[in-house]
Amino acid sequence: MKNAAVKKTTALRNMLRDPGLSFLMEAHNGLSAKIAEEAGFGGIWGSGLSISAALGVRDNNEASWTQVMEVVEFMADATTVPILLDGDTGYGNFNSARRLVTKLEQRGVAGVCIEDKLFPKTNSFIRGTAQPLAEPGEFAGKIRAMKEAQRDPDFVVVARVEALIAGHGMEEALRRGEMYRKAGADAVLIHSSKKNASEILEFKKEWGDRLPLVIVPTKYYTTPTEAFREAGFKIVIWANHLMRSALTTMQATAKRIFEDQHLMNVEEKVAPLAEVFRLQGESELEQAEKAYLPKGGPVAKGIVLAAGKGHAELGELVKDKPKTMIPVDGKPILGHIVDAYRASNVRDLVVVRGYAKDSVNLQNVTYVDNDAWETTSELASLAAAKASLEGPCLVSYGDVIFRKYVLDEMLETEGDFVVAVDSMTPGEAPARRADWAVCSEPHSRTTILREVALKDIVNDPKDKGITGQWTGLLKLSAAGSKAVREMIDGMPEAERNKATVPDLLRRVVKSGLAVRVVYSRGGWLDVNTLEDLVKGTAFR
Ligand code: SPV
Ligand code: MG
Repeated sequence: MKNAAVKKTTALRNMLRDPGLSFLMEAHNGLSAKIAEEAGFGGIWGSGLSISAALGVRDNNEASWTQVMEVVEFMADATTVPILLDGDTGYGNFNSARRLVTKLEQRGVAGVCIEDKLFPKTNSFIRGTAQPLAEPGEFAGKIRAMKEAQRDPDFVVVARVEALIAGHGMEEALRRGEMYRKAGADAVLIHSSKKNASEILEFKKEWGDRLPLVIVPTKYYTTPTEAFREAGFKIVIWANHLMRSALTTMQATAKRIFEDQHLMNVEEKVAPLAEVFRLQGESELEQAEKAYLPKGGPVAKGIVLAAGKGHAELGELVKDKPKTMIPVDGKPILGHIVDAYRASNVRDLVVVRGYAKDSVNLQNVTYVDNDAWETTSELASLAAAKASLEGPCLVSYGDVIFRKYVLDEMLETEGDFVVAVDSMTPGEAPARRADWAVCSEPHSRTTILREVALKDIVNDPKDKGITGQWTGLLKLSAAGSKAVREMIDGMPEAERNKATVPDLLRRVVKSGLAVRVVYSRGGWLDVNTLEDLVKGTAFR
C-alpha cells in the first residue's frame, strides 16, 4: 500500500478491491496524519468531528469547507498514504459536492465520504434520531454529480447511510444504500450508534456483496475486529481516537503546569523536541541545504573599531557620545554600519567601545571594551576583540560607512589579507588626511583579471606610487586572523598601544605575506568632519 509508485487514489481503491479487512486511522492535522502513517496505517480518515474539534468549533459545519480543505491539504502533504475525507453532506447541493471533488483531487486527497443528512449537519452521536435525513433521490443525484466530476477514475466516493442512526429502520437503510449504489457510489458506509454490532451485521447480511461496506465502530467498540472480518466488511474506521488521546494528554499537561508553575513534572512525559523535529522532517532540510545552498566557507564575523571619541571639530556632537553614535539620516553611523554588514549576511558583529561606552547601545551586537581608549590606539582596540579574531573576519572602523556591494566584493575575494582600496589618488581627492595605498598596479579595467597586492600604506600624499586610498576595510581569512592574533601577542605592549591598523598592514607586508587589494570607486564614506556628516545624508 505504501509503495510510492501507487497513486493515493489507487491505494484507497485497492482497499475496497482487495480481499480482507483494511483500516483507516483518524487524523485531524498534518502531525496526527503523519503519526497515523508512521504507526503503520495504510490510509487516513479525515474526520469532520476531529478536525472541527481541533479547530475549536462544533461538528456542525461551523468550519467552512475551504477551512477543512486547508487542513486536509496539510494532511495530504505530510503523508504518502491515501486520505478519505469526511465530507459531511457535501457542503450544499450537488453543485457544491462536485466542486468539492474537484478541489480534493487537486489537493491530493484520495476520496470523500458524504452522508445523507441536511446541511448544516450535526454529529451522528448528538441527538441522532432527531436529525432530518436528505431526500434519497436528491442525495443520489449528488453522488452521481460527484462521480461525474472526478477526473481520476480511482478517486473514491463513499455514500454514508444515516437511516439507522436516525431511527428509520433496516429496510430504509437498505433502500437508501441501493439507491446510492445505483447512483455510482464506490462503497457504502453504514453507520450505527448501537452499543453492539447487531445492526451493522444485519445490514451486511441483507446487503451481501453489492458494494464494499465501511463501518465506524466508535460505539460498538467492544465487538472483536474478527467479527467484522468474518462478516466481510471492507474498511473499519477508527474515527476519533488520535484527537481524543491528544485531548486527554493536553488537559493533564496543562493542569500540571498550571498547578506547578514549573515544567519539571512534565518534561519527561512529553515528546522530546528532537522527536518533534524528526516528525517535521528537519533532517531532510539539513540535507537539502547542503545540496542547494551555495557552498563557500563560513560567513565572516564583523569587528568594528569604535572606541575613539572623534575629531575635535565635531565639538558638541561628541560631548556625550562617540562619533559612531552621531545620527546620520536619523540613525547612528554605527547603525548604518551594522545594517550594511547584515545586508551582506555578516550577522556576528563585535563592536569595540571606549569613549562614552554606555551610549553605544545598539541591539544584537556583541560589545567589548577598550577602557584605555584615551591612551591607546587602534591595535589595542583590536586586541580587546582578540577572542573574536577567529575564523574569517571583516575589520572596519566605527566611522566608515560602506555600501553592501563593497562588503560583498570583499567577502567574495579570496586571500588571507584583503583590503578595500578606493582608486581615488591624492591628485583627485580634496586635501585631507588619508591612508594612501601603494599597490602593485593602479586600478584599471583589467586589474580585476589579476591579483593586485598592497605594497605600503603612507600618509604623505606626495609619496611615490600611491594608487588609491585604503577605505579602512580589511578582511582576514581564518589563517589571516590567526596571524594577526600572533602579531598582537608578539608586540611589546608599548608598541601595540600606539599601533594603528595601517601599522599592522605594513608589518604584514614586510613579513612577506600577501595583502590582496580590491579596488572600488566610491561606495564608502569616512566620516571625519561636519561636512562628511552632511555627505553621509547624501550617501544614504
Ligand atoms: C467523524 O469522524 O466526523 C464522523 C464519524 O463522521 S462519527 O463521528 O462517528 O459520526
Ligand atoms: Mg463526521
